[in-house]
Amino acid sequence: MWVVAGCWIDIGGSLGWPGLGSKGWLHCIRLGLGGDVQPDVAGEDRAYNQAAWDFVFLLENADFASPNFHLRLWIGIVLMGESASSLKDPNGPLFYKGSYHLFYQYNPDGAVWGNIVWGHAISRDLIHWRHLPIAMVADHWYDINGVWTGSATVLPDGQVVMLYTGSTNESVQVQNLAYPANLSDPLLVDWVKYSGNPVLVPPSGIHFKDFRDPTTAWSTSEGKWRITIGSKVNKTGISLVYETKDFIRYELLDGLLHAVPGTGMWECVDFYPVSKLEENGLDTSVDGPGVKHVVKASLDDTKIDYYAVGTYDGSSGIWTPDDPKVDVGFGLRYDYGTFYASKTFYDQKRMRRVLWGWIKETDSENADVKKGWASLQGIPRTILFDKKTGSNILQWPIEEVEKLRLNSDEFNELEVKVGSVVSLDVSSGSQLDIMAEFEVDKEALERINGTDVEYKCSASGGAAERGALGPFGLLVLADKNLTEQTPVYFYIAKGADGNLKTFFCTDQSRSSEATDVDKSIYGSTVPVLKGERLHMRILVDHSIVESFAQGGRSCITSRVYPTKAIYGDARLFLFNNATETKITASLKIWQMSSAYIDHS
Ligand code: DQQ
Repeated sequence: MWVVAGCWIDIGGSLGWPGLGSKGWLHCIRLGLGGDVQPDVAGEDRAYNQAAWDFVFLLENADFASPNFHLRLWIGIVLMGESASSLKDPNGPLFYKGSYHLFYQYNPDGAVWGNIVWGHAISRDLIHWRHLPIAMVADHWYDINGVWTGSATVLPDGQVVMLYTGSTNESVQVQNLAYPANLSDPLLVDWVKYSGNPVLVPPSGIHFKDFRDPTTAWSTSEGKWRITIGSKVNKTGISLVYETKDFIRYELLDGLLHAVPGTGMWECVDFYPVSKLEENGLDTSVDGPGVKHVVKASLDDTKIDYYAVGTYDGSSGIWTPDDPKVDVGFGLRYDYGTFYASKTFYDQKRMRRVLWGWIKETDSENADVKKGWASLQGIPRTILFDKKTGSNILQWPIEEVEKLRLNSDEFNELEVKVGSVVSLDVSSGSQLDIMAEFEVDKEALERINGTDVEYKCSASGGAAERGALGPFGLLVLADKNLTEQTPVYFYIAKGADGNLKTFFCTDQSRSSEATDVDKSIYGSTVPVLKGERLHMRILVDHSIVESFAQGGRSCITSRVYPTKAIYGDARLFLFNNATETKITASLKIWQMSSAYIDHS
C-alpha cells in the first residue's frame, strides 16, 4: 500500500512530460511503503519496498518517450538532480512457486556501469513486474568489486542453486555459490552466500580477469552436474566445462565445450537443448536423438550475442556446430540491433525456453544521468528450433504480451505504389503490436535482371537507398512530416543467377532529431522459403522497437529517442521505396496497454 503525500513540478528540469505543457519533472512523495504484498498481486505495487520518494506511477512518463511495457527500473527519478540507477545483464531467471523471478546486474547509484549488485523482480506472467529488495550486495572479499552475472539451477528436489561471478578485492574473477534463505518464501527475498566461497578460482592458463558468468547446470548420465564458464586464451574465445556433484567441489574437464579463434572473451555463455520434433522447449538436461544443442556467447570485443546450432557429445563434453561456416562469433546473431548478455531459462510451468536480453541505451551517458535511469530488458522471447530451415532458432515474444493488446485496426491488401508512402489511420503510434504481411509483384520479380552487387543493411543508405525490389515496409515512430521515422523493412536482392535473397533491416538514421544518439542501420539476411509470404511483427513501445521477421528467424531491437514522434504525435506509415515493384500489404495493428495498469 502507498499513499501519495504530495507532488510538485520542477520546471527547471531538462526533460518534458507531455500533458504538463512545459518541460519539467513531476516529483511525488509517497508514504507507507513495503509490507506484506503477496505474490498474486504482482504488478499492483511494483515499487514495493523502495525508498520513500520513488513514487513512480506518474514519473515513469517523466522523460521523453519512456517505454511503458518493457521491464526497466521504475525508480526513474531525479530527486534534487542526484539519484539515478541502471540495470544490465539478466541473471538467474527461474520459475518458483507460482512466480517468475528475474535478477539483473544493477547499479543502484548511477545510470552508468559500476557498484554492481543483484536487483530482483518477480512476476506472475513475465510482463507485469514488481521490484523486490536487492537480492545480493557486494559485501564479501570474494565479490566486493561486484556481484556479477550468474545463473540458477532448480534441482529435482526443489532446491535452488545460484552460481555467480564475484570480482574479488583484487579484481580476480571467481565463482560463488548462493541459495535462498527460505525455500518456503515464494518471493525468494533473502539470499545466503555459501560460507566456503569462492567455489571456483581461475584455472591455470586463464587470466584472472577472464573467467566469468557460470551457466545453469545440466545433469550427466552418471548423475553429476556440469556447468560451463566463458573465457579466452589469447584471442580464442572458449567455454570451460566443470563437473560437480554438490555445487561445492568441481572438476575441470579436459575438453572445452567449444572454442572459436579470433572471437575474444566469451561472456554470458548459454548452452541448452532444442527439440527437432516437439513444439515445446526443453529442460536444460534433456538430451537424446531428437535434440540439438545451441551455444551462445556474448562477445566482449563487439558486444554482440552470437549463437550456433550443433550437436553435443555428452561423453566427451564437446559440442560441434552443424555448419562450421556459421560457428559462434561469425554466423547467426540473436538480434541484429541492441541486445546483449542474454540468458535463457526453462519455464517448467509452460514447458518453454524463454530468452531474456539486455537492451542498453544508445544515447549519451550524460542523457542517461539526466533522465535518471538506463537500460531495459527486452520482452522475453520463446525459443524453438526452426524445423523448416533446420539451421536456426525462432524467437517470438512470449504469448503473455498479447494480454496487453487493446483495440485493433485491420488493413487488407493495401496497394503501395512504387516510391510511395501510405499513412495508416491508427489512433496512436507509440504503443503497438503490429503484424504485417507483404507481397511483391510476381511479374516484377521475374522481369528484373539480377546482378551480383552485394547488399548489406548496415553498409547501405538505409530506407532511402532504392533498389529494384526494395526497400519496403513500415515507418514506425514517425511524426506527421516524417522528419523523424524508424523504418523497419525488407529488401530483396536478385542475384545474377536469378536467386532471391531477402534482407530484414531497421534504419535509425532519422529516428531522432537529437544528435547524440546512435543512428546505425541494422539488419541481416532472413531465410524465406518457397511459398512463404514476407511477414514481420513489430512491438513499438515509445522508444524501443523490437522487430521479428519470418516468425522470428531474424530479430532487430532498436533503442531510439524520438523527440517529435512521441505519444499522440507518433504515427505509422507503409512505405515502398522499390523502383520496380508495387507492394501489397495486409496488417493487423493493436494498441497496447501499459504493463502497469493491468492488475490481472
Ligand atoms: N556483465 C557482468 C559480467 C558479464 C558482463 C558484469 C556482460 O559478469 O561478463 O556486470 O555484460
